[in-house]
Amino acid sequence: MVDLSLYLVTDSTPAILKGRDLCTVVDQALQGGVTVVQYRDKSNDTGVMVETARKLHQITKKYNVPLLINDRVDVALAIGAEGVHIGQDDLKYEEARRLLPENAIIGISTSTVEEAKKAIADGADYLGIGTMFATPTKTNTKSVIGTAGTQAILDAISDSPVGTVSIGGINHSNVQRVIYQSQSPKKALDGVAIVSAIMAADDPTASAKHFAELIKNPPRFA
Ligand code: TZP
Ligand code: MG
Repeated sequence: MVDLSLYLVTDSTPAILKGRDLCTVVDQALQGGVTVVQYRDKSNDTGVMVETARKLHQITKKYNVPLLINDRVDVALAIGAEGVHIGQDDLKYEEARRLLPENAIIGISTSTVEEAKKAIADGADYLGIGTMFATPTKTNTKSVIGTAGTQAILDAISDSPVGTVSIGGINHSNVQRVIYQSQSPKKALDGVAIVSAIMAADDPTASAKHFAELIKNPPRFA
């Protein structure tokens, strides 16, 4: 199974990249210990997406880290990415599964117990759970569920071995609290998904390294 512990979601907008090259920033983040990369590009320019995804794949392969494509099963297929991440309004799980190779990784965004249970019944490899905290990176989020909402989902799906990552507003100051307070007696998060705290950092390597250390060391507060 994929190591979901430090899950980087890319963002190509000027506010995040600040003139830097996307592939360079992702390479720097990988040097710091990112364990999985999701290429997320809401421009929806298929040509640009295929070209960029192909470049990103060359980089992630160097680190033996899976590359997942947000929303676009066609782009994942075109470049042979390891999988996709789909939301509630994207292609349905069974359609994505039918199109992709048998061993492809499919993650699904969930924000309620019902969505999480459905995604597991469908066969998702992992769940993106959120939005944890409100974030300027994605303002059209359906719901902010916090650690309490995340814990309720983990509790309801604790019988399943499905992977879980939290997303939304996670930074160095809150990551240990997110992991600690979200856990239920039988199931904890497998990782955290981060956009701006790594992608927009002046030093993405240092930021990722810092996250990796915080995740490794058990939180020391209740
Ligand atoms: N889905 C829910 S919140 C979010 C996505 C893609 C963005 C998270 O970005 P950040 O910068 O880590 O808060
Ligand atoms: Mg989507």
